Parts: sequence; C-alpha cells; structure tokens
Amino acid sequence: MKIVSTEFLTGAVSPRHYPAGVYPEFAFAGRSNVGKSSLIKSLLCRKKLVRTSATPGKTQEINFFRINHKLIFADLPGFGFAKVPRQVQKRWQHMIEQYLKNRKNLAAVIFLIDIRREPTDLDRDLKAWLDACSIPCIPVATKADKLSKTEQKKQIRKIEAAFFGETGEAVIGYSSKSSQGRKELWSEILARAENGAGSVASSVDTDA
Ligand SMILES: Nc1nc2c(ncn2[C@@H]2O[C@H](COP(=O)(O)OP(=O)(O)OP(=O)(O)O)[C@@H](O)[C@H]2O)c(=O)[nH]1
Ligand SMILES: [Mg+2]
Repeated sequence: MKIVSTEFLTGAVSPRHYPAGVYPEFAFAGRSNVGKSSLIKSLLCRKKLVRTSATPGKTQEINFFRINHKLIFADLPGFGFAKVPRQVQKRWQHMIEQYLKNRKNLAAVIFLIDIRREPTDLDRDLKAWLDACSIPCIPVATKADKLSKTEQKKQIRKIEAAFFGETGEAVIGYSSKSSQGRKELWSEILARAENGAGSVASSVDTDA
C-alpha cells in the first residue's frame, strides 16, 4: 500500500474555515523556521504541496492536508518570530490556541524543536500548554543533518531531559534533507491514529 493521495484541503484562520474533522488529525507545532512545513513535505514525499522558506513566518494560516482519505495533517504557523509585529504574533497565538483547544479529531501534536538550539521559554510554554490540555505529543528534533551522530545523541538527551524528564518520552531525530527518522515518525503517527480510529495503519505505506 502506498500514499496514494495527498491533497491540500484549505488554509484557515478561524474554526469556521476548518475542514470537516472526520479523520484522525496531526498538527505540526513549533517555533518559526524550525522546519514544520519541510517535515510535512518530507513525510509525504511531496515537494510542491507545502510551501517552505528560509525566511521565518512563512506559514500564516493553518494549512490542512488530507492523506489517503484517512488522515489529516495541520501545518500551524510558527511562533516566536521577533520580526513579526506584536499584534500579528498575538493573532497567530490565538489562532493556534483556539485550534488546539477545539479540534476534536486531533490525535496528537508533533512538537518540533531545532536539534541545535537550547529549548526556549516559548517551547516550554507550548509543552506546558499541551500537557494542561491533555493533548498527546510526539516530540521531534529537526535539522538533525546539521550535527554529527554523536552530537545528535547529546542534543536529543538534552531535549528529553528538558521536556520529558519524568515521562521518559523518546525524541525522534529528523532530517527533512536526508529523511532520517521518517520511518520512526510514521510508525508513531500511525500507532496514534490507530488508537483513535479503525484501520488507518494498513492504508498508508510509510515506504512510499
Ligand atoms: N538542513 C536542514 N534544513 C532544514 C530542515 N528542515 C527545514 N530546513 C530549512 O529550514 C528553513 C525553514 O523551514 P520551514 O519548513 O519553512 O519552517 P517552518 O517551521 O514551516 O517555518 P514557519 O512556517 O515560518 O513557521 C528552510 O530554509 C528549510 O529548508 C532539515 O531537516 N535540515
Ligand atoms: Mg511553515
């Protein structure tokens, strides 16, 4: 079985524009420029479907993608980009919080942290917020290709200690350039989707 269809559904700034929440949904959240849109592209092996940019602040709406008529990915705007005016930052934050609080079919949030950076207060706030709302989270350390394997391990341990000290959650090292971590992340996503909804796993081929 393969990823037979990936469709851009819509870009939304408020709940009334969200697509119908009929499939398990995974939202990609993290700071501006951390690699959310690139990660979706890499997972779906679709270069043109998702817009990415070296300039932070590229994704300004919640972009929804449907995969095999079985799953939805939601690409969230990033937070913490200093050059965006405060008013706009606030609007984005509100958009993200409103989405996370209200989206009933949300199966988990893919929580992205740049493997090279120290976790910031904003990262901590997001994690605390997800915990407070009991939203399951799949942690991913992005841009792994920028570090050697030894450095990757060290940084991942640091991130695990900062966010998951007690729960012992494993952080997946990922590279959208080399696809490192792709199989591991897909299997995590499918396991969570399966928990919530029928036979999703059998209908998506993660080797595609
Ligand atoms: N080397 C490397 N660069 C990456 C990787 N992932 C993303 N990038 C680069 O990081 C920059 C930002 O990537 P995006 O995917 O647009 O980041 P984003 O989190 O969606 O950013 P916003 O939409 O602004 O919040 C781009 O220049 C990407 O090419 C990766 O795994 N490795
Ligand atoms: Mg983006």
